[in-house]
Amino acid sequence: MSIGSKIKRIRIQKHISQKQLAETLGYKDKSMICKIEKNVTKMSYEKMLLFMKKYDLSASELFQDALDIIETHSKILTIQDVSCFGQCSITVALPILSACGYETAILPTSILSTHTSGFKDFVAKDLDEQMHAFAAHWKKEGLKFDVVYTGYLGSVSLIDFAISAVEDFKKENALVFVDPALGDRGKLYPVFNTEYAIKMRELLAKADVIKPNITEACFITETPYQEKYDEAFVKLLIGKLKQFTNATIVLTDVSFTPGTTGVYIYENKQFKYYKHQKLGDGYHGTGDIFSASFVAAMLKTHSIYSAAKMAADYVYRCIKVTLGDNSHWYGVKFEQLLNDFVNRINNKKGK
Ligand code: PXL
Repeated sequence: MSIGSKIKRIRIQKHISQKQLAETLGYKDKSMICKIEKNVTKMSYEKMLLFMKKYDLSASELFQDALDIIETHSKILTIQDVSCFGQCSITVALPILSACGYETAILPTSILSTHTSGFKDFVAKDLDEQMHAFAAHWKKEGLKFDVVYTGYLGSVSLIDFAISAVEDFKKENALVFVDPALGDRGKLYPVFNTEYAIKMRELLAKADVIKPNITEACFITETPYQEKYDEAFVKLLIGKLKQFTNATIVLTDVSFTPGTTGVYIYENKQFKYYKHQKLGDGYHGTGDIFSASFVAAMLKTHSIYSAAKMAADYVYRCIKVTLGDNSHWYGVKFEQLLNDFVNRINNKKGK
């Protein structure tokens, strides 16, 4: 992960002295970098990791019990479509990231009257040409971002655009997050074909973290989709994805038993699974809500597992408040729980 060298101001618990801090961080004397003023010091993430290792703390324990990040200003660029109605892509990413305190810029690759899953006769305008002109302007302005996060793009040519935008607009240590957003429940979204899924491999190669669901992992790796599968199948998919990317893999919608689902993570050669109750039969836009809330939580907790857990729990609660309202079939009522999600990530409280 490459957000490592960013310096953050952090609050130190009173019982940690400057001397202890300097020793933990490997300084021979009380270095200036360990100067504590009003319980606040400055430290890079790399040093925080050292600190966690020394005291054998997980990131969430560290942030909850010992340190509290007090400056989290990050600039995020998200590249995905604008579905004008339907609670997905930019219309969920922007409010979630802004509410969590992140300055968020957008490159809207296409604009649609609604999303494409369930609405008939939707109207779509591809903004490929405009995006190249916007990017040319941004390059002149020298704009750069701490995070570049891509979602639903719309065409093979727009994947090429996203690849060049990642290169052009990421800061040196930026986090690149790719949600391939091309299908669900065993099917590609209406406008996509296998060429799009295969092209997506090139964008995955640029990422630090990728978030396919099982359907997307199957199409990208040209593996026949299975309704029922076991852990060996999930590991096979991860193995195949690894041929195209060195990114950490956050695989969503991984369900081994009928009443449960979860997130399967491959990070640093290790597998982790976060399982929770499965509600409903699949809701539109939940993958996009997961991605935006995962990115937001990731920047606060610096832990893939706790960010995945927080994002999955948020999606679960959004589905819970939407279940039973048949008129709301096109998305979930994420707005009602957004404030609660922000409080949870700020307090680093899991479920
Ligand atoms: O939620 C993914 C998504 C995003 N954007 C558009 C979509 C979909 C899923 O159907 O159609 C336009």
